[in-house]
Order: sequence, then C-alpha cells, then structure tokens
Amino acid sequence: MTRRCVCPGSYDPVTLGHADVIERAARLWDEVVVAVLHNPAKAGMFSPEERRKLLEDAVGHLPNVRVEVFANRLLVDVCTEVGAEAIIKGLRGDTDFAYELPMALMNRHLTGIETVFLPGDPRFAHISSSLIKEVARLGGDISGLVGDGVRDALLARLQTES
Ligand code: COD
Repeated sequence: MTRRCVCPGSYDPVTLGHADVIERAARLWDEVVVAVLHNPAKAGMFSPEERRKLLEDAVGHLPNVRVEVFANRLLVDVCTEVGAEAIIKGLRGDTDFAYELPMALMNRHLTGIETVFLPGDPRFAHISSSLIKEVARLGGDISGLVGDGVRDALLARLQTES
C-alpha cells in the first residue's frame, strides 16, 4: 500500500524553508502531496496557480512529490480525497507550535488524521513568506532565502505594484 502524506500551506511564495520540509517528508513517505490552500488570515500576493508553478520549480525534481491547488477546501477533506494518512508541518519554534497545535487537534477531531511535526532546519528558522515579501518590498536582498525563480517572480510582481 502506498503511504501518502500532505504538506499543506499558503506558499505565498514557497521559500527554502518550505522546500526543506517537503524534501524531508519525501524521504519519509512514499508520496507527498503539496497542497496549496487558502489561509483566511493572509492576503495573497500570488494567485494559487502562480504559487503552484513556483512550487513546481522548487520541488518538481523530487519524483514522489506532486503539487496541487485546493480552493476553499478543508484540509481534512483534501487529505481524505488524496488518501493521505498524515499532515506534515514544519516548526520553526514555539510560536509555530502554539499556532499549529490547535489546528492539529481540530484536524484530528474532524477525521482522526494525525499531524506530524518536523523541526525546521535552523538555517531556515528566520524565513517566512511574509518576511520575504516585506524585505523585498523595502529593497532588501532575498537571495539565499528563496530560489532564483521565486526571487525573480517576486521582484517582477513588486515592479508592477509600484
Ligand atoms: N522552516 C520550517 N517550516 C516552515 C518554514 C521554515 N522556514 N516556513 C514555513 N514553514 C511551515 C509552516 O510552519 C507551516 O507548517 C508550513 O510551512 C506552511 O507555511 P505557510 O505560511 O505557507 O502556510 P500557512 O501556515 O498559512 O498554512 C495554513 C493552512 C493553509 C495550512 C491552513 O490555513 C489550512 O489548513 N487551511 C485550509 C482550511 C482549513 O482546513 N481550515 C481549518 C484548519 S484546522
């Protein structure tokens, strides 16, 4: 039986921290579905389809990883649809844990699915999509925090905003 997990997120846009978690999940599970979902607390810079393409660039070389967009769906319903046995989340520290724990408990309450937390690599602990966008918007260098494709797409998007 194929053992499958879901790596969910907003991925607006994907960072090297996200890619590291996805790559490590791909070593632990037979198949990984990277699910681009909507977080109602966050306004998006990239459309879901743009995020999917940027994710494909970042993790498309991993043969057992696929990227899909699920608009306006509960994460647990996505997991049931794709046949995933676990949700994988990366933790950068205790703030992430405090944010993720109620979601993990809610998701388990809804369908019984378990969430598995992977400790974020300390090299990427300071990286979030929100900070990347803020730094780039204010002219900072985001090289080494995101892939080259994401950096170029972000700078191009900021050009059109100004
Ligand atoms: N290092 C390690 N992990 C990282 C890093 C990093 N540098 N950066 C981010 N991560 C982890 C995050 O901790 C998170 O686990 C994951 O990567 C995705 O991060 P984001 O910021 O792209 O995504 P979020 O946190 O906005 O995603 C929230 C969801 C979209 C998953 C959530 O809102 C959701 O499940 N929405 C669907 C609707 C639903 O089911 N709601 C009920 C939830 S109980």
